Amino acid sequence: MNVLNSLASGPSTLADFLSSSKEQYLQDARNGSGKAKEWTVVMGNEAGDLDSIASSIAFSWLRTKVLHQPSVSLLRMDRDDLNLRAENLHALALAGVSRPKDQLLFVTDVTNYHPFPSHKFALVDHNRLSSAFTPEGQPLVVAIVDHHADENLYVDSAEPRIITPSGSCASHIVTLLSSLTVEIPPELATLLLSAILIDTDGLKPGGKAIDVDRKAADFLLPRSTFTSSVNMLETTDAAPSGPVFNPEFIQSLSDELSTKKNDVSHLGPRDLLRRDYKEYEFVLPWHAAEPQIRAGLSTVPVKLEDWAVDGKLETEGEAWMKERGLHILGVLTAYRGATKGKRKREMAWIIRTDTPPTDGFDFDALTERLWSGLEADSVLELKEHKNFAHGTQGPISVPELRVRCYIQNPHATRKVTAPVLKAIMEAET
Ligand SMILES: [Mn+2]
Repeated sequence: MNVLNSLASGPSTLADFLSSSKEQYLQDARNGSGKAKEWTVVMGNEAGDLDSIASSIAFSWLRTKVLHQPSVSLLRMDRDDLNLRAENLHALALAGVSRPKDQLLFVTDVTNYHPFPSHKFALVDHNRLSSAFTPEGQPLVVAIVDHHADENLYVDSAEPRIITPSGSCASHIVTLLSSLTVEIPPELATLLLSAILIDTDGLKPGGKAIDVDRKAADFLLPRSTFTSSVNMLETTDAAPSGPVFNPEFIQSLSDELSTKKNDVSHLGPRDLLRRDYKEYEFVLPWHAAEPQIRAGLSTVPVKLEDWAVDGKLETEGEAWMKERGLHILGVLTAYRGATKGKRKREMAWIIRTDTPPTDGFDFDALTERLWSGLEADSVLELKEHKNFAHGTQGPISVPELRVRCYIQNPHATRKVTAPVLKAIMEAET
């Protein structure tokens, strides 16, 4: 059967599209006839938030149905890790994807294949292909849609290559979809809208949403599975409403999703550290022989006091660092303060000195650079953490670890912190 025809003219619900593209992709990867090379693998970033999932699903749909290029969305997480984010399961269910573990393609479904069966990649919600994807021959990045700092890669091969700020990467995908005369499945509109609302705090004025996000939400709502309920709200409303954009409905959907997102009470420290996690490699030009180190940044929606005290930051942090082979771990907490529910953020940094990247590695120099670089940054606005300045066990807790915690600018997310860390590590002098 011809992959292209069957996908292009196939069943129309989002769930059917996802399961059939997954099944056909795996079939082509299994039979090893090189057919998997015809596919474009569409990936979000490894943190696996709803933005990455919705963007990769939507972009794979667009390429397949509109551009007639067979494409499959690949989730860069273990199948069971989907449980770490209740808001993802909820949004997928709203979008009719009720058995996501069966219907979606996970990175663990394809790790058995060496080399990686495909070489064409489309990157959404990030713009550097992970070194984990090593196909036979050169990988080809054929498209990028992202809202992180541009690493200036694949300028000759990626088309489109859209890397520009927005609250949500999904909004850029919606801009592409809205420029085409194509009807999108209502479930896809629902999924994309959910991602935008999560990323922008329900499009809150003065928040992360910019114009492209608001326009995208306006486009999606009337095309989503919510149209009937929204219309109902409008007809029962005494005031005649102009645009389809319905603030009350947007607010309630957004509250529903963020309640799910923030309920992490069932997760222990290890799961908190890995549920929203990104990893980086840096070559250090300022150190003799230019060694390479590995760093991780975990975003945790709970303040340190509620999960990391009594040395748990140090023991659980160290365990995760050993599992991932990290020299540096940054734990970025985001939560609401007790008074007035104001947004707050903390940072806990751990340097682990027991496995140097090279013989005679200078951890003192690394430590000094990290502390002074972070503390000098004008956007992060770090202040000493009164309770845990040197970690949750004081200055001499675990000898192989160096720990510092700060209070930071409540608006600076990992999108800000990651480039700051990169600049500190990759400074020439
Ligand atoms: Mn994103």
